[in-house]
Amino acid sequence: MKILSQAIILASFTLFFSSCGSDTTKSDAVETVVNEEIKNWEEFNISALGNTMQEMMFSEKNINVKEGSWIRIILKNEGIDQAMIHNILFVNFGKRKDVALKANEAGPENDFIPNHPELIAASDLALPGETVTLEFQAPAKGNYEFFCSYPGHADMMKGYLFVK
Ligand SMILES: [Cu+2]
Repeated sequence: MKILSQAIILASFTLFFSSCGSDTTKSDAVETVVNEEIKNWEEFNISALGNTMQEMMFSEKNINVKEGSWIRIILKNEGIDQAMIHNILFVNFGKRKDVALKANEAGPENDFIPNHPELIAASDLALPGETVTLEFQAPAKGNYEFFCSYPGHADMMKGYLFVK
């Protein structure tokens, strides 16, 4: 039903603007709005749990989405210990350790986000009690990994993204 109504909106915009073709700026602006509306968002609330290096983890181990969808990750850092600083990075399958190593080298001045070809998306750092949001388009069908790139966290805070 939702998809149908969006299709109708899109069709009526197309009809309207094909009848007044000269005003391209206005047309482009509306097109952007329409595209925004037809994005298929899949939203996930994930908590970063724990207050020690031994117990820290993400509340979700597996994320499943459909190809072509847009992913919104709302990461809440539930930690209260000041050493519990977290983020969430999505990378190609099997590349978690590679990217984590480069993240250490990238350092705090880059929020532990490396410039790496296997990196798909990365959130800001969340201090204890903070929430950060990461939005990105789902990559092609396949399996991916996610993890926290704060130094020492990547082996404990990790999971999988499945795009179907
Ligand atoms: Cu972490």
